[in-house]
Amino acid sequence: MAETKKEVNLHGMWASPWVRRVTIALKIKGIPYEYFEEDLKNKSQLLLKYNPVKKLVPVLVHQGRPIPESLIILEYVDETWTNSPKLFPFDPYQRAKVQFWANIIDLQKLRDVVKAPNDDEEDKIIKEIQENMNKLEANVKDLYSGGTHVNGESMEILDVLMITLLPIINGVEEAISIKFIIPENFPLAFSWMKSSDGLSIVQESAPNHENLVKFLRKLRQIFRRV
Ligand SMILES: N[C@@H](CCC(=O)N[C@@H](CS)C(=O)NCC(=O)O)C(=O)O
Repeated sequence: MAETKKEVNLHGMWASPWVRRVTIALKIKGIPYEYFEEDLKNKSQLLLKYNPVKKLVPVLVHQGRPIPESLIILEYVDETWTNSPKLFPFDPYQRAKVQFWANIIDLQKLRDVVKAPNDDEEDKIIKEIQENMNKLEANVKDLYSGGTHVNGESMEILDVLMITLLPIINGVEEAISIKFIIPENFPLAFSWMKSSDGLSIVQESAPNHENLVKFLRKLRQIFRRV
């Protein structure tokens, strides 16, 4: 994989919701970038050079300088490209609140369900996900900026995070054949996750569901040795 002279490069992987957070944010901000698809079983020398500590995607490279970790990238992008729609609130208190919830909207446990070595572990992680969703559900009214989604430009950071949750929830549920996020149990959070479905920014960046399920099933087989 060759380094390019593009101002902004993104190292990603098609199925990754963490990467999708970044691609949606770059589109909202109107930032042109070059995309590098990584084979995570055989990571490129560039990825290892840019993210030697965690060796994960996404990594954004701006003018040759690497920035790892999706939430850090989102903040960096918002602070660097200021003449475009703002993703994080200006007000420090609102910003702190958003950052707190950004960490609660956690993708890690969704991946952990797929990798759970046995049913007991799987059940435990599913319960934790549901508890997290309950907390989110109880706070949606306070957090959702509400109904401003005329176009992608009006999306804010928590919208981006919520949007990227749904395809991965659907993919994981199908891959493990358990429906654990029942829309009726989380009606507000669920409609928030679906609120921007019609936007081209959202549609174009969505992973193909069948491919995602296949990918997650394979991952599960590796960890279950079935
Ligand atoms: N906390 C990281 C998580 C990123 C992450 O887990 N990336 C996965 C892609 S789905 C990865 O690179 N996995 C490769 C590996 O585990 O070796 C973020 O927010 O960017």
